[in-house]
Parts: sequence; C-alpha cells; structure tokens
Amino acid sequence: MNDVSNLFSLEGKVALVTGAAYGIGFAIATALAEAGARIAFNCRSREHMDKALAEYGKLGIEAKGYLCDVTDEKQVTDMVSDINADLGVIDILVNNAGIIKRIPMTEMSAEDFRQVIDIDLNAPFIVSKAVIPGMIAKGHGKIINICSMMSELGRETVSAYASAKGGLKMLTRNIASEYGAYNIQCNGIGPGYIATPQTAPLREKQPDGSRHPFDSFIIAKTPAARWGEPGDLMGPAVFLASDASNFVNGHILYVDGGILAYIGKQP
Ligand code: NAP
Ligand code: GCO
Repeated sequence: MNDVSNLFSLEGKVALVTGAAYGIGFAIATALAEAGARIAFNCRSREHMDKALAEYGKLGIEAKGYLCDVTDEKQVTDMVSDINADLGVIDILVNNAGIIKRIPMTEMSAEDFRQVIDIDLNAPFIVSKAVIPGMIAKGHGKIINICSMMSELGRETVSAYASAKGGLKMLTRNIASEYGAYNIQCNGIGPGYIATPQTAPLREKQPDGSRHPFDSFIIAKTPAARWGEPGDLMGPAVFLASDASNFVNGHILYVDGGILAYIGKQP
C-alpha cells in the first residue's frame, strides 16, 4: 500500500498541459509543477508564450513552452516528439486548450460551429492519440480532459460549445474504457463558472457600475455564491494526475461550487 503522504506527489513525472499560457491551464500547470512534475505547455501565440514563461519564472517554475495549434495533427505529433526529447515521455496530459463562441444557434455559421468542435473536441482526440502510445510503453498514464457545466447542461447561445463538451465527456469515458487495461486513467474536470479571460465578457461592469446581469445570475445559481478562481482547480487536478486517483477512471469531477446540485433560488 502507498504511504498517504506520497500519494499526491508528482516527482519525476512529465506533464503536458495544453493552452496553459494563462487562465485555468496556467493554474493547473502551476499546481502540477508544485507537486513535483516537469511542465510542458503550448499555445498559439509567441507573445502569450513569452508572457507565460515570465510568469512561470516568477513562481520558480521551469516550464517549457511550445508553439503549437492543437487542431493540427502534424504540429501536435512534432510537439510530443520534442517533449519526449526535451523532458522525457509524457506521464500526464491535461487537455485544457479551448474556446467558446456565444452565438444564437440559428445565427451561427456552420464554419463557426466546426471551429469550436475542432478545438474543444477534435483536438483532445488528436493530442490524446499522440501521447497514449508513450503511456502504454511506460506502463501508466493520466489524461485529464477539461469539460464544463455544458457537458451536462444547455443554455442559450452555446450550442457548439455544449456539443463539444458533451462529446468530450464521452471521449473521456471511451479512453478510460479502451485504455484502462494499460493502467491509463482518463478523467474529466468540469469547472463551474471560473473568472478567466474566457468569461471576462460575462463579468463586465455595466455603464452605471452595476454587475453584469450574467454575473448576478451565476452568483445566484451557485450555492457557493461566487465565481470560481483558476486556483479552485489546482487540488482536483493534482488528485487526478497522481497515484491518489489510480482506481478512478472515466469520472467527471465537477468543481462548480455546487451548481449542478442546485435547482436555483426558490421564489
Ligand atoms: P482562456 O482563458 O481563454 O485560455 C484558453 C487557452 O487555450 C489559452 O492559453 C489559449 O492560448 C489556448 N488555446 C486556445 N485555442 C488553442 C489552440 N487551437 N491551440 C493551442 N492553444 C489554444 O480559457 P479558460 O477559461 O482558462 O479555459 C480553459 C479550458 O477550460 C477551456 O477548455 C474551457 O472551455 C474550459 N472551461 C472554462 C470555464 C470558465 O468558466 N472559464 C469553465 C468550464 C470549462 P492562445 O490563444 O495563445 O492559443
Ligand atoms: C458559458 C460557457 C463557459 C462557462 C463554463 C461553464 O456559459 O459562456 O459555458 O464559458 O464558463 O464552461 O462550465
């Protein structure tokens, strides 16, 4: 049996966190580094990468950054080979990179819909496919897919995002089913509403200084009565990346301040 104090250690592990230049990915990569892992991350913009490297540096984290669009299979396989050479074979993958387009469905172009599916669903398939053979060879692996409230719920304007995140929940269960026998655990984290650049438009102050109506709506719908912070995902990510979760597979851990448990304020 494992000593409980070592169960959460990631010493000696190599982790790739996609889209970890800022926001949730940055917090998760920071947590994995603090638990002992060597960190690789990617994003699409050189400017974002340089800023992120400076931010990781300030925290004393030697993260390695790669310019890579996760929808491009060749760029992804090249990045994974580079990480294998630079840091070692990947033990932990966090499929975090993602976008949202908030457009009423009947006004949304098929091209916009496809772009969201491409980044939020096809890319986790592409990146997972690129790392799983190395995990099989190593005899273990952890894949964490960043899902959403929208893996379970619908709402106006997010048809593409909800379709992608619902699909990502099922990709998570399928990877767990297909590769569990190789000692690979694939789980999801379903964050509630987290204050990051992605959700900034939903929190913008009104011209009179009052809260955005969506901001008030989320606070009323969340039993914790607040937005989440990226730091709220740090503990759950370390748990799902570590030996502490070795018999947890195909699970979506909702980290939502209780949103999914709550029907909403009674009249
Ligand atoms: P964010 O602040 O917009 O950050 C997204 C990150 O993904 C950035 O680093 C971005 O960097 C990168 N990225 C986007 N498209 C990419 C691509 N094609 N290739 C490589 N990198 C790409 O988002 P966030 O709020 O931190 O969200 C992170 C994840 O959590 C997403 O999957 C999101 O859907 C999910 N999520 C967010 C919330 C929330 O409330 N914020 C809740 C539930 C789930 P570049 O622009 O430089 O490429
Ligand atoms: C939205 C989207 C996201 C959410 C998140 C909830 O409603 O705009 O659902 O931006 O923040 O995915 O889990």
